[in-house]
Amino acid sequence: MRYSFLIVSLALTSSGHAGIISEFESNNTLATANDLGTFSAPGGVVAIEGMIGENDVDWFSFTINDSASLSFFASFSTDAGADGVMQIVTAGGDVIAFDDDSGIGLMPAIQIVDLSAGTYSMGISGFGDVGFGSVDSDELADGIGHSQNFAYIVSVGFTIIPAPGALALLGMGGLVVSRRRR
Ligand SMILES: [Ca+2]
Ligand SMILES: [Ca+2]
Ligand SMILES: [Ca+2]
Repeated sequence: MRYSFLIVSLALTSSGHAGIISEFESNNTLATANDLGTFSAPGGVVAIEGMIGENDVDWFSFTINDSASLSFFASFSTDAGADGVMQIVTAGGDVIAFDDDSGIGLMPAIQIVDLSAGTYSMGISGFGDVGFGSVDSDELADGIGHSQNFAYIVSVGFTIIPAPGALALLGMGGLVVSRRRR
């Protein structure tokens, strides 16, 4: 019993290192978004795997501790005709980015330069849910209005520049290491 538990936990650990997060329902609102975690300098990358069904939207929240010089959200689907849309939203519900077809095929991709520290959410839904006008109207994707069915992967990545204080600390750490090596 104990031995098999050890095997299970090792398997879980190795899948964690792969950086793949599987969506879990219900995640159809900002309040029930799946959490991708907190990202600090120098940044990081995670991949999300999930499914969009009829009237389904999937929301994921994340926090960046410092300003991200580059943030990217790239979606992929191997299902024929898959047509997704994507929004990036602040914690207050302000839609700051929308995309329909900038990725491969009809799948969305978004890149943002100089995203301020804070908590945000990324939503992926089917074509017909929300449109480009949602950046002005702040209409959130709710899954209603589309009839898409597809499996997807979203690659999420951040390049984060530490605040000046943290940068100084990193420099001091480097000095200590190089002195020890001499
Ligand atoms: Ca889903
Ligand atoms: Ca969902
Ligand atoms: Ca699309």
